[in-house]
Amino acid sequence: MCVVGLGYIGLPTAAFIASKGVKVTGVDVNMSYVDTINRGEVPFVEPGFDVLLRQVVKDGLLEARADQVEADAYIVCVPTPFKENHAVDTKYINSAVEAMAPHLRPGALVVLESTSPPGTTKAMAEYIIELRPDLSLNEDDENAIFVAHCPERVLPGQIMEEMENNDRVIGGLTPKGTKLAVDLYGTFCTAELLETDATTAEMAKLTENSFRDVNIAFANELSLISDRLGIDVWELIELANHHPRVNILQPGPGVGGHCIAVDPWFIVSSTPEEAKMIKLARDVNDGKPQYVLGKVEDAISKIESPVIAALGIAFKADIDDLRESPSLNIVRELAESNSDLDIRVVEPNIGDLPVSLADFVNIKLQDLDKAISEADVVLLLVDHKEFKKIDRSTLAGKTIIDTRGVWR
Ligand code: SAJ
Repeated sequence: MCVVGLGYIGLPTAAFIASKGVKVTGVDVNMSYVDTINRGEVPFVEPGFDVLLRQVVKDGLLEARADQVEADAYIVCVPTPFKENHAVDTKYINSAVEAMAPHLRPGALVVLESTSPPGTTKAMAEYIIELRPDLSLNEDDENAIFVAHCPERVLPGQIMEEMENNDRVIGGLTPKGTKLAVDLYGTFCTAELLETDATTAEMAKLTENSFRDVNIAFANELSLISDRLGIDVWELIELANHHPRVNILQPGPGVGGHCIAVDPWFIVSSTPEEAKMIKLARDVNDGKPQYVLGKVEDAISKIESPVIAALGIAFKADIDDLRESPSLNIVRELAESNSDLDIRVVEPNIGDLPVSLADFVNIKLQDLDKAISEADVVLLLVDHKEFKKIDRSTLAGKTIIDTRGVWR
């Protein structure tokens, strides 16, 4: 079988299937990923995953390559970014289909895992048929292929646990498509495989992430209210969460990653009239980095030649993923609007500054102790484990802006 797209989701999916003895080809357009994987190395940070990957590559069960192959089943795990108007951009799905189409044979299964707006799986199937009119989507035809959606649901940072143990929603375009996909996921997933149709499967994923986004927006709004009232939002939430039916999430500097900050827009762009609260939650969460910037501007305006330590630029704790990271955007905007501000970035999970920060002469990547000791203002943006452990006495006399409630 073949997994198309070897990123944070595709590569672990390929490795888990391979670990069950199935020969898997992983395809990715990024040659440096392909080479790294074929050396048995993980091209990103994911706790515990390196052991599994090394083993399946060593056993010859997983091979990465740049060009497409013929297979019985394909799982497509490519990015689905949005365009300016927040509608989905299916260019990566389309190019995956274009590469795959010449290799498809009757009976093949194609599963789309990429998070997608309702109707995308059907549109992908129709594009396959446009390129391969000799195949059919009618499952009774001899030349039928089978297409399904099975949204990925693992939490980056906990993939080893969740890949095997999370229930999966699986929706085929036809009943046989659902069944074939259930058989495929059953090889490595020990949890429930929940059968539905493709559109409901697409919406299930978007709904899960919108649920989380709306709830984080509630926490972020509480943080603004608490600041205004002069109370500690983390204490407030902790107290409220003692109620047996209340479970409020945590405020932060904004919502990042390629999922929660993106997926709700697919619902909004598909049904703008109805999706009012989902849109408002997006706006609340997207507004939080500006609020944090306001606090920082206020702090540095009171100090002559200020030095600031910005702790964390990943989008959340203990990973190296910088996609849609509010922390990264906060640091970039600070550097842009304060050319004389001396910014020390601490990010234990990366070796070099990303391209978007590398050109600023006023930003440097530093180790934690040095950055804190030289800083006037310490801005905690990500609750990485290294930051939780620091000796609080090193913060004495400095202005602290803790966006995650780590040092309260
Ligand atoms: N965040 C908060 N407060 C919280 C929880 C999260 O500010 O209480 C922020 C994080 O710092 C981060 C963002 O939200 O910036 C998203 O982080 P996350 O841990 O909530 O989620 P992701 O994006 O890593 O993964 C989510 C998961 N979805 C749900 O929990 C419903 C994961 O299961 C999905 O597979 C993933 O999206 C995805 O790929 O869609």
